[in-house]
Amino acid sequence: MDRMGEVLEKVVKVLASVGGTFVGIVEGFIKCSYSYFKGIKYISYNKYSLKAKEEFDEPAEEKYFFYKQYEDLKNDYLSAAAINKGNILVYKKMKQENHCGLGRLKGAVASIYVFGNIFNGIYFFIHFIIITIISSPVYILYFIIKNIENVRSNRENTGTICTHCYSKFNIPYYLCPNCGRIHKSLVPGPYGIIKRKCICGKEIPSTNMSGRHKLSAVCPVCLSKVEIKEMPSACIAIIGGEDSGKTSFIHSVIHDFFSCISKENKRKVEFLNSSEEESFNSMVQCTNNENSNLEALKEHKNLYNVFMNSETNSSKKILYIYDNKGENFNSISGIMRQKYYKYVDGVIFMIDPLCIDKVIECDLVKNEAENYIKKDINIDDLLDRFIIGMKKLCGIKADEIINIPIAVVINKMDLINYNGTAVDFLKLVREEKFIRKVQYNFLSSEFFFTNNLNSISNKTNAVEPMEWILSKA
Ligand SMILES: Nc1nc2c(ncn2[C@@H]2O[C@H](COP(=O)(O)OP(=O)(O)OP(=O)(O)O)[C@@H](O)[C@H]2O)c(=O)[nH]1
Ligand SMILES: [Mg+2]
Ligand SMILES: [Zn+2]
Ligand SMILES: [Zn+2]
Repeated sequence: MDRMGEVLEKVVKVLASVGGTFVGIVEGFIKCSYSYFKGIKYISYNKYSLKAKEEFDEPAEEKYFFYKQYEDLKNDYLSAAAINKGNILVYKKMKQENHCGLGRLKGAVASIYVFGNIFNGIYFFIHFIIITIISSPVYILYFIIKNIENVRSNRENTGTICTHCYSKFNIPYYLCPNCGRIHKSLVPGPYGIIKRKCICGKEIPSTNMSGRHKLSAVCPVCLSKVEIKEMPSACIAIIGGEDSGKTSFIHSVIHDFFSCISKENKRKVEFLNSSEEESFNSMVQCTNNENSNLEALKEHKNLYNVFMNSETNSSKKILYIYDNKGENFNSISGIMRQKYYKYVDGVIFMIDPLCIDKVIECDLVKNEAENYIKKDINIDDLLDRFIIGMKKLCGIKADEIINIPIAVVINKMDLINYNGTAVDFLKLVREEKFIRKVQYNFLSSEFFFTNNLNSISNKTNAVEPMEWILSKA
């Protein structure tokens, strides 16, 4: 009888265990079938994607379908897996506290493990397909707009130059016209492709095409206001010793651009605004007036800029001319302080012929020039210093060329008795080495004469070297 009882007990136990396992399997199946949807609860709270925060962190509302949807996908999957693990722990705890049998535990664990992974895999896949279908048009638009913007900016060589610290950059920091918040990277991206919404609620354009450049902007380096943004430009630096005529040259070029060239209708030029025009005109008047203090004017400005249309097409460019006091060329460190040499499109090297010993020795100087102060400047040494400084600044090896054109301008020819070309003149005064150095170290070179730059109204030939360099730059 006892044996019967024992057998019966065993059978009941086995049946209970099988039943428990079955119950566990069913329970596990049901639980893990919706853990992916429970996972959604844990991801929908944060409004920003980590990637956008890390890359941009802009004061703008982020669009869901750019980065955030895939971060949510990943987080949902991880949350669902964590919920399944939590359910297994619950069963283990129940077993410890004798609220469930071993069969139920084993059934539930196996079921959650197997079906949990299958369910999560399937839901993940469906979720992935849905968000990818929805976001594809966004990425296609992003790709098209970004490429159009890139091609345009490369073709037109657009850039932004800070007239305070002379830094050059593609896109400045733009300000929201409503709240003044700084958008450091106002480009197509997670905040919007063509426009974005600032956190103050104002919609602002995020491409050049949609009018970004009309917003106020500041320099990313010194935070000064920048007036002209993302425009094609030509940047020309004037090099030369003290009193070689750099500032006079710039005044003459700008003056001639406005008077003769624009009348011949080859190239249209414009001042940036009326106050720039007034200040230039008063400067020219002072230059023509013998009694005025030119020294004070020289301090006044180091960067000149005018709009110009090219001769061949009508697109507007901005011409930047960088002046610098001659004393800054006395040392390599003085040259390397002028960071804009890193991006200039060409340089003009001014020579005062009165500094060349042979000019004096060969009696080439006119009598009336005898009162002129002759600075003790060696043009060979100055050129060496400039080449070394420029190569160091731009990271160019000593035996490599500087990839921009150079126009060498021999100035003050109104004081010299000479009829011939500029190159022949340099050869006559034994400066062949100078010519060779110029030719070896720069992408292209040309030699010019200018004269009478001290009085703006005369024919000076100043436009010729400028036009040459603009055609090469
Ligand atoms: N005769 C004559 N004098 C000139 C000519 N060009 C410049 N000068 C005079 O040379 C002097 C120096 O001219 P600037 O234009 O101030 O020379 P700079 O190279 O700018 O001088 P720093 O800025 O001090 O390095 C001025 O007195 C000018 O009037 C020229 O073509 N002929
Ligand atoms: Mg000067
Ligand atoms: Zn705003
Ligand atoms: Zn700046």
